[in-house]
Amino acid sequence: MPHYLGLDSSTQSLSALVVDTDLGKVVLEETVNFGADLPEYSSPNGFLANPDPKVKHSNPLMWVAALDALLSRMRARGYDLGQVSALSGAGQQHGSVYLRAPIPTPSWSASVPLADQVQPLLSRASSPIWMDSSSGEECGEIASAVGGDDEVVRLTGSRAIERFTGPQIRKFWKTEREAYEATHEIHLVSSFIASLLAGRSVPIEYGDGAGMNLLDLNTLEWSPKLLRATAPGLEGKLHAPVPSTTVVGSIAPYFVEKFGFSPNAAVVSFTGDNPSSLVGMGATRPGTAVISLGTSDTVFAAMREPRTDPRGFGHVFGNPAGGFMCLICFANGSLSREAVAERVGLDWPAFERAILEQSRPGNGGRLMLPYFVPEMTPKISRPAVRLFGDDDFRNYRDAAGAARAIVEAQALSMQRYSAFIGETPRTVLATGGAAKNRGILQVIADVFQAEVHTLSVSNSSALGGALRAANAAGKLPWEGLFERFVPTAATKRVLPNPAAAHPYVSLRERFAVEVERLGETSAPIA
Ligand code: XUL
Repeated sequence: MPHYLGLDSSTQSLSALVVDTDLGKVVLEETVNFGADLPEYSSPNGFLANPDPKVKHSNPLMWVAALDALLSRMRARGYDLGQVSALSGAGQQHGSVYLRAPIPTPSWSASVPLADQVQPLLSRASSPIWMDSSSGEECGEIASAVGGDDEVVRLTGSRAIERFTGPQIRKFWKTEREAYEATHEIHLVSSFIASLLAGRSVPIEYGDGAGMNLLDLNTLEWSPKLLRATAPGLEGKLHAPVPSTTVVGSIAPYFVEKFGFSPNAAVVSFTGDNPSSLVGMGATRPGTAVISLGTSDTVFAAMREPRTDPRGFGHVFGNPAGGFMCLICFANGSLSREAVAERVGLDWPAFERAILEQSRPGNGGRLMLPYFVPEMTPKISRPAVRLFGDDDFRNYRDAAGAARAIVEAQALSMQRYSAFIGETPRTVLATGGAAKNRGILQVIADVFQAEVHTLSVSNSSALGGALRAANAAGKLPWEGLFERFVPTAATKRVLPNPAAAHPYVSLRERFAVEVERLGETSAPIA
């Protein structure tokens, strides 16, 4: 009967998922969409309008209001929150919240909306989120203050990146000095939501903390060098980071009184949405890579040891089940696949057939460089689409060749830029909208020479939160949790074609040559 609650505070919504670990079942899922359900925050897509397209901020009070709304909905559906033994969750990574005082418990009244009570605590009205790319100057300043990009990578696992929290904090210090001075503590979205639930300010944990350009991966402490390079007095505004399995307290009286939680319900550290998904997909051990096919594509995987990417494109975060994980983002995901499909007039079923039935692995040596929008991995600052092959192919008259070429280029790119972790995945878990397309899955299987599985988990990040709560507070071992909650659907396995390995040897080399020619290695930093 023990119930564990997982939350996921993402860009556009706050979701909840409850598991019953005895029954081995997800017993409830609920969500609040910021745009549709909280229109008063004027954030149809989860962030505020801004005349500068590089600036993407959200109102943190919207996240607080969403918590009240979500828990009310769960109650309204007849769910007894008193059954929850422990809870944990995740937040969109890198986003930050600035408080002028620590979070207090006793003063919160259950009869006043939580957002109204949190409002006076904010020293900054809005929170920069991961979509913000306005801190390029600060990235350069931080990197040069510590001795260059390589040193930032060595210490933190990533180059100084615009969306990462450190450069955002530096920008805040530079542009709003007084508000920075008035800030008592800085949170990530994850530690902020956990602090609300625990009714006290709780520390950032390693998994999400590694996405700040501040955590020294070698010591798992804030790096004094990077703190100094980021903003004066920053060390006093961050609690010492903690392991992901830390029970940070019991649920605050506000939630007990208002929503009927048990006062003994434990709150486990929240982490970033990607580390949480690693858990929710049962991919916490090396050898399995997750490929998420969305607007942008993402590859992430557990690592045996904390290797950093010598090219500086990949990121290293903490693995909530212990050790580290890598994450590599590709801006050219579904938009590029769509651009090609549209250009050659294929709908998705026809696109799938074009790959599976009308073209062959390696595409007869035809190759596409797929940068329809500026790319971050590798760093390509202007759109650059190049087609190498016969005349028909270069002029998009070969529809099947073009469909295969975009997907092969993306898969080769994923393989090339995740190779730094030194792990050849035996299994790839595919997720996201395009994971429905068997043609795309077959190309991934053939390029990686790995089995590709799709999972039925739709909210892997919230599920990861529930499983982390069960593991850390309920002391339930990972293996049993994965067996019950993350089964792989055998019917949906895509096996690699061994004969496909050979044609990719030369295509891989050609891809490397052409992408380097485009300027991969000489690219300026973020
Ligand atoms: C990862 C990243 C995004 C956000 C999305 O570095 O920026 O995946 O975590 O919520």
